[in-house]
Amino acid sequence: MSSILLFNPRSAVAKYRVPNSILNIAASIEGKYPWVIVDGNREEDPLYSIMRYLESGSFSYVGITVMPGPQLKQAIRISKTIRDAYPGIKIIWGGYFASNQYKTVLESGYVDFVVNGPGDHCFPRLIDALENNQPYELIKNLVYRSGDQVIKNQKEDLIDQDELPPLPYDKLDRFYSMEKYLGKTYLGNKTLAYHSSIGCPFTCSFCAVVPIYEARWKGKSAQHIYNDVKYIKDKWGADAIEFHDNNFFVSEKRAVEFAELIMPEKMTWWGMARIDTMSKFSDASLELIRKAGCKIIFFGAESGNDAVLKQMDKGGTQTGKQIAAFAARLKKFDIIPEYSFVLGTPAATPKEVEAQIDFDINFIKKIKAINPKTEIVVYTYSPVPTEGSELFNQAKQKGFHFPGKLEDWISPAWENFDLRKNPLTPWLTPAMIDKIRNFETVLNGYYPTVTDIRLNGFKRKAIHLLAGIRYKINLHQYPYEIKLLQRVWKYRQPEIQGF
Ligand code: B12
Ligand code: SF4
Repeated sequence: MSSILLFNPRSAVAKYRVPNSILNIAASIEGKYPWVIVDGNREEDPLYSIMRYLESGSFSYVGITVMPGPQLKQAIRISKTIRDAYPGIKIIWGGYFASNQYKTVLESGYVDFVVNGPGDHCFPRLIDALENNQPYELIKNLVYRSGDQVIKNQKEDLIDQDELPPLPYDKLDRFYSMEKYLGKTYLGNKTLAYHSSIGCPFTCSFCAVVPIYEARWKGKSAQHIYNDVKYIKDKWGADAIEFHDNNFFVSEKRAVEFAELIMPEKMTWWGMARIDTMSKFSDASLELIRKAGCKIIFFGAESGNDAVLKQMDKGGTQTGKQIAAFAARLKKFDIIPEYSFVLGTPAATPKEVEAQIDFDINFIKKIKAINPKTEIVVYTYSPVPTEGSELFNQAKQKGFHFPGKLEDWISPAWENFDLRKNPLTPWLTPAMIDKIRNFETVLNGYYPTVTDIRLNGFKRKAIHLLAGIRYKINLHQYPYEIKLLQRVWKYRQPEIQGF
């Protein structure tokens, strides 16, 4: 029987996260096909390890998970090398980049199949078909080439998450020790990365989740999450959890049930949420969630400008007023709101684009004044291919387009796009990008993130004092002295290096 190699390209500077994407795929074939995992985050030279496996001659398939950015870079290089050395091995990509840019990926010539969205059924069905020489043309979520054409099969309904097979943590532990996957973070000494739901019920037009999940969401039950977490806690000593779901708090009932179950375990946890959804949570629920260990919650605030929020299609109910009021409300419960903002969306004229940026810079400062503990993450708008969304249409009308060839994605310019640092959107002038980045530098200087555990009290104070005058008098230009300190002290940005 053919073996399968699953590869998680390097994605993180800190190397500790459980590779959930690839582990879900391993679970889908566990007991059916022999598989091995190569985790780029845990290997000095993953290509060397991959080639050692492939040399054995028993592997017919390589599955790779691909996010934009550094993961993509390694995925391209390694896929090409495998294709050259072993042209008979089928290479299958999955994950957010592969799903959203499937056409470019398949046209590269060195990727045979793309799994668009969840692979839990699609991947084993594809392997079954290939192993038994059967047609794969009807397998849901599969994208493939037929001659010159790229064929995108129908989407599968979201799977009941409680029905999925358990993740093979014990087997992963034989490849890479589980204990090392539980890293030290702001939340705890042994932090588990856990993914408890897929998709999201909303349709924000800048978000990469939307084209894949189309406003659908399915979560594991609170009991199921608890059982998994408890297993890892008891076996490997996890004391904190990062929930990597796009939207952990969709259901108040599920969040409350989980809080009740996890409370006696005395673990600290973090998750992502929407402000309008959580604004509707009762005081009792918020109090319970905090008591049960939830210390910090990540919210897509995006903008304080109601017109921009509408343009982003935040679901229609989030407003600047609500964002500010909610930051104030969370103070009462001692939950730290981590607000992300997306600056630099298109507008009718350059003057308007600039005015929107200025508005949000002032708005962020207002939020900081209301609740200084609010953590701010600043992104620059990078389009995602949400066909039909107003925002993506505007972006295209203004001359934005994605690279035509897969290799172009790993040019330095597009790498910065991936990291949402320089979006290559024609309506943003270099001066506007500088304005956003300089403000971010001063803000991060004046309020260093609490999630950077390497920054001690002295460094925090020093950088805070240094940035203070600039922050107070709105002098954000040329903040070289702050940048220098951030570089020397290796200031860590949660949005790139982990939350
Ligand atoms: C954890 C995480 C990270 C971690 C790294 C994770 C790791 N494994 O080491 C860190 C923090 C480093 C990170 C960084 C970045 N990330 Co990230 N990350 C995530 C997050 C929150 C969870 C990923 C995950 O584990 N999912 C759990 C698994 C089970 O779900 P899944 O990946 O969708 O997998 C399923 C399917 O996609 C498919 N599948 C996936 N892989 C494969 C492979 C094969 C072979 C097959 C068949 C199927 C398959 O099957 C799986 C099971 O159904 C996602 C959002 C999310 N909730 O998924 C964002 C996300 C993937 N990241 C994103 C981005 C943009 C980044 C960055 C590039 C930029 C940034 N500023 O955030 C940086 C890159 C920096 C870097 N150094 O690489 C975006 C991608 C958007 C896009 N345009 O495609 C996402 C979607 C967040 C978002 N909503 O914007 N990220
Ligand atoms: S709420 Fe968050 S995850 Fe959901 S569509 Fe909007 S940005 Fe994406």
